[in-house]
Amino acid sequence: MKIDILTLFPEMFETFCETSIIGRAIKTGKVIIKVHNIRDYSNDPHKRVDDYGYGGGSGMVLMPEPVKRAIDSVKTKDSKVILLTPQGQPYNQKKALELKLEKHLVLVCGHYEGFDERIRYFVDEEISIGDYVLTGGELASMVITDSVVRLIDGVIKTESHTNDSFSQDLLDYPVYTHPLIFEGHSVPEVLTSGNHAKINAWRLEQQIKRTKNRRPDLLEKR
Ligand code: 6GU
Repeated sequence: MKIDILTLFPEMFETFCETSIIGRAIKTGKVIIKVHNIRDYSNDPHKRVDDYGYGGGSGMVLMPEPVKRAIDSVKTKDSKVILLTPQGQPYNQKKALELKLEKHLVLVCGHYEGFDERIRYFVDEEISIGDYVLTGGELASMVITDSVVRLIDGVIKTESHTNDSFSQDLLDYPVYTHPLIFEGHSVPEVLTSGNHAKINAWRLEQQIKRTKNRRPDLLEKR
């Protein structure tokens, strides 16, 4: 898979692309991630990318030309172009699993004070990562990239995501490591029993109990 990210703040992606699982996925060729500065697509002599909004009041607005040119420079017939905006469709694990099937994602990061409405004509869909407002789409594009890349074959062990929270509309079961007793709290006995049928039954029971307590809305969906 290839992911092109269009942003005014490419430096925000440096550590993200070098670290941990995403860093390794890039190094091992499981994904190609390229970050492009929308400013490089400005035809203005001062490389301006925003201007005052018509009608006043809305602050600086990202202009459509540099964004359209940036999209055109990376887009192919296989591309899915996604605009990150709090006005988009809510993001979830189901959407991550859908995006994982794409060959090429183009993630367009919105701008804190708004973008020209006509940018919307040049994207395939709009996504929001939740009901709160961020200063720009950069963190949202990292959230989407991270959640999609970890699903690509060979990036992490498959059993780590077949059991993911949400993948069956259930939260994860609790996990434990050494020591056996920590500050008076013991590892549940079943986990040290060696009986895998019993362990699996206990885990499912924990998932249901936990989901009931913390996210009853997920159980209703099920
Ligand atoms: Cl995608 N962008 C911004 N600016 N804020 C958000 C968001 C996106 N999703 C939730 N809040």
